[in-house]
Amino acid sequence: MNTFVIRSLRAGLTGALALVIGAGSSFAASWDMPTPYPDATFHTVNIKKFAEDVKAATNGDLTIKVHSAGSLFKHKQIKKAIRSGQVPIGEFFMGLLANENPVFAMDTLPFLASDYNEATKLWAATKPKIDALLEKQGLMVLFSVPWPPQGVYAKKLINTASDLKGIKFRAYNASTTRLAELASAVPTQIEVADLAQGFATGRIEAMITSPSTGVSGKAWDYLSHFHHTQAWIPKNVVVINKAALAKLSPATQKAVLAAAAKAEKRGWDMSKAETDSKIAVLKKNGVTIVTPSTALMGSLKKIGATMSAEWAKKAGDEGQMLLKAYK
Ligand code: PCA
Repeated sequence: MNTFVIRSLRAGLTGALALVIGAGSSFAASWDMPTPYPDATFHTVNIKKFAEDVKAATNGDLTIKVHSAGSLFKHKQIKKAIRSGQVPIGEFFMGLLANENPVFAMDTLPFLASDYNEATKLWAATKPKIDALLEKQGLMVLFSVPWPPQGVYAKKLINTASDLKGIKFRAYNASTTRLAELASAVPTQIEVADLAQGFATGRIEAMITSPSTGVSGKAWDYLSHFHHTQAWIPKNVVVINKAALAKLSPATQKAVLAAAAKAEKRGWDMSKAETDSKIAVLKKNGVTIVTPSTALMGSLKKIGATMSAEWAKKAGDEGQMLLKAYK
């Protein structure tokens, strides 16, 4: 058999090894896939299953190696790395692209879409625009999976948003930074992988995130209360470089797209199941689970209304069309 092995190192990227084995007409490729969140996070579990599915469906012609927790590229670098072709595929938090276009901020606006039904509708309403924007950059969303609804973690009972005044508040994007400012808290942006250190060193004292991230960050070591405010349902996206996809055989491309569709469905189901199961873990570890007071919800909704108005101003007519498509 006429078998040969070509190893090519991608420029400037240590450890990203594209291994191509050609045997007659069959080719095997190995892709590196950076992701921002820890291994135990359900998003990462889902992505690893996606990689297994691709490998099985292509009989090993395409292997995807997942580099979790920002180990290959820092979260903020992942999208750029995919776009420049340093890696063919990766995952990131969609709201990080808010500075590119307001559509990317919609799923982090408080109380715009705060249950899974609304989140599904918002994804359907915004996807054409998101696809078009990424297409222009040679990118494509393979699948998107939401985080469970976001709740407030603190070292005390929070009765109203003004109880957060002066508190060092962990933010993960522009919207959470703005929310903290409007609550007169002091925002600091910190990645999930650095949460424990942030709390241990006193850089942060409270946060708004999912039960999933509270558990992966062992919230009980630093925080006493989780307020189940269900404020919004933000999403991660798995994005592929279209040129890299096009280099695969038609059968392999088909397998990738089929595994992606399966991963999106599985991911949404996992997300839905996480809310209760991870709240139970928080509770078991001594975190008080709080049904938010009317005052807390009222004050957060007021902040949400301000943020929505600011968003609408920035998003203009196109924003109104997106809202209309959603509603
Ligand atoms: N976890 C991620 C994003 C939203 C969430 O639930 C984080 O806290 O950064």
